[in-house]
Amino acid sequence: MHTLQTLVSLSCLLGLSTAACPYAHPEALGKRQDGTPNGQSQRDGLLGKYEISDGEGTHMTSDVGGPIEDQGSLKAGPRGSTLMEDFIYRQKMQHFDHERIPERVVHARGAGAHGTFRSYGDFSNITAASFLGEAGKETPVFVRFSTVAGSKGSADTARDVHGFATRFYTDQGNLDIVGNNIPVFFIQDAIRFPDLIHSVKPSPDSEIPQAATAHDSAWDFFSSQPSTMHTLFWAMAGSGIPRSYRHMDGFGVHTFRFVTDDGSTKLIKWHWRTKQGKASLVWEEAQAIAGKNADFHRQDLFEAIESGNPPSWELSVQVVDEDKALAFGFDLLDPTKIIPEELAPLQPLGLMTLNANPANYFAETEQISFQPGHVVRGIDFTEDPLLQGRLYSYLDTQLNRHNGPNFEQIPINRPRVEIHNNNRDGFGQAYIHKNIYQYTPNTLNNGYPAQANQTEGKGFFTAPGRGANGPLTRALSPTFDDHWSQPRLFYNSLLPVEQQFLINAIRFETSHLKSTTVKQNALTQLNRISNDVAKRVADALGLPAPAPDPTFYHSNVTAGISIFNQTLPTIATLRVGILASVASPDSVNQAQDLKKRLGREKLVVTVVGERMADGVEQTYSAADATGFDAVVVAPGAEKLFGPGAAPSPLFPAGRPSQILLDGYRWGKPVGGLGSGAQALNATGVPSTPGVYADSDAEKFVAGLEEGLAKFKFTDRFPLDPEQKE
Ligand code: HDE
Repeated sequence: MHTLQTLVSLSCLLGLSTAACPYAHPEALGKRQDGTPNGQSQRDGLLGKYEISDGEGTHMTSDVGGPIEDQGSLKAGPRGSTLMEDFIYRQKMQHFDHERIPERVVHARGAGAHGTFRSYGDFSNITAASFLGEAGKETPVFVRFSTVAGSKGSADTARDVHGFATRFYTDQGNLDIVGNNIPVFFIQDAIRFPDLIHSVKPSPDSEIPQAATAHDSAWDFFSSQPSTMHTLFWAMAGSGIPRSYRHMDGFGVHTFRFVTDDGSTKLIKWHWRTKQGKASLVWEEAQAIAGKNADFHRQDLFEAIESGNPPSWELSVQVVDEDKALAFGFDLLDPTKIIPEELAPLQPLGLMTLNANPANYFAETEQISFQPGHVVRGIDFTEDPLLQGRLYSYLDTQLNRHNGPNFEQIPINRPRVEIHNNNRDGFGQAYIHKNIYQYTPNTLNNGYPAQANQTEGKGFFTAPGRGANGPLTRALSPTFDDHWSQPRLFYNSLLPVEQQFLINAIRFETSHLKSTTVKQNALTQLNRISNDVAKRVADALGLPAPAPDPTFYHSNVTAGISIFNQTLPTIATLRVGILASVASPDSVNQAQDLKKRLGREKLVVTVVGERMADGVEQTYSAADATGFDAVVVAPGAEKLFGPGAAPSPLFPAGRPSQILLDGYRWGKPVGGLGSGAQALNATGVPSTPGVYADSDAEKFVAGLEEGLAKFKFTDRFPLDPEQKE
């Protein structure tokens, strides 16, 4: 019986059995508190047959199925040496020794989730891609979000570009949009990527600093390679420190092609628009979070999905005629340029919802192997030299990570359609191919698998209009030469406070530089974008202000850049801390009553007290403002605040005041209900927008909810005198 079970299990693991597999115990999955049965069941449909249950009621077995005990090694007597014959020890230790695979050389730190994409309509007029061929058509997806520079264990809130990679398991094969949360990139030619990354990663001697660009080599590269300026500006502004993965947009960055069934093409750019609204942290807050909770972003994503609040994004494209590639004053093949929305509006295509967490981080999130070269019929590349180079790198990197060519057979990478080709063997081959005529052309297998093409078998086809010729050269096109107009367009399109944040971020980074040459070079590049920016950074560095270098100065603006000008469309899942006191008889009850009221908008509310007690969910010793999007003081807790508050051995000195003050300093809505409002005065929180005091609980809640939708009260941040309002 046991052997039979093992055989069935193995064939399930290898994906060979079409019979129901014993591993996919729905009751085991039912134990997960995810509250999202639909998403979970779709994920199970895709991956369930590869799952191993939690093992309830079974005995431990070796990797080859025999029942074993593995808590003691086999020794010659209790004090004797361990025996060579102990296959149980050897197998266990060998597997452990090989548990790690190389982390991604970039984007090592990340988190992912499963979901569904639903097409708004039939878009066969612009693309033959089947997943966009019908209104309501659903396609399973997996998305992995990431930072770029840090290693696998680095903090989520490091300032960085963020990866936004989406896999569609379409009915015509896998499509990956391997994008970022910033619509442009640092360089224009893939061959410079190793240099960019070497300059950003920790120094080879000290391996310092981790996940940071505030060092000489990064800014040496940025300032010597001005194509970096546009992406650098985005990263130094709000997109570098998003509130969560859920509060950021995504972009395909390169121009791709849509191809219709009849072979006609358009140039397109992919956009993911967050339905949660864009939101950003402020820098000091992001740094504090990095120390308090390195898992801030992955925890946010996981918990939102587990709590039944699946985040969603709208997929859109900007569509441009082929003959307009140079019509806008820059080159659509240049990945350092956006197409301003005024020149090509976003056309919505569908909605993606992430509704199921991985059951196993390694099997799913770590092993997913994205490639920009994973395209389906109806989508084609362009000649963008950055994209062209990526088409090699991602395939190559998967060989390094998975030790052989069969990584597409791993469950998370498997397409949801059958595979038929003549690729065979290799390390870890999981398929058992039954076609013994593993070559084409053949007659002995009646010519199968047959060749698919544009008309036969709905095959992938390269856009028929594409051609290539020209003298061989390593030079980039002169149409790629302007590196300064678009960073200036970006800067012009920010709110004054965002301009100030951007300048503060550049000041922070450049103040870490030791080399005066690098500082000077950075100022030279900033000055080509804006004399005002260069002067204000120079001032903080104690260097002379450069004279204007106005060739690329202009006053154009574009839409879709600012983050802080928005009101969030939903406040569900945002976090509120209610600071209460167990020493005051009614404080915790009132805090719980407030929590109930706030729960109507699906806010995640935590009641904080001096020690754990009925109604207290977190202690002051564990709580701090990094955990909350808003901080409020419950009636009766006011005695814990201000310099006059009695110290307590239960939490660090001044902690309640610090939570309230940090909340205020980081731009969050804060307040006090009833007598709790006295805490505001006691800690010196002035009565400014976003500070709420009321004894009517309903009015208080209404104000706070409005404040959460505004998210950050930026008038609390001082501006340079020369910052124009
Ligand atoms: Fe990547 N990039 N990249 N990149 N990239 C990788 O592939 C590379 C670029 C992006 O969550 C690696 O599987 C080159 C642009 C994301 O698994 C590697 C160049 C954009 C992810 C690689 C670029 C990206 C990666 C490392 C210059 C936005 C994480 C591990 C030509 C459009 C995907 C891996 C995930 C990962 C190479 C530039 C996005 C080494 C050579 C531009 C989101 O193959």
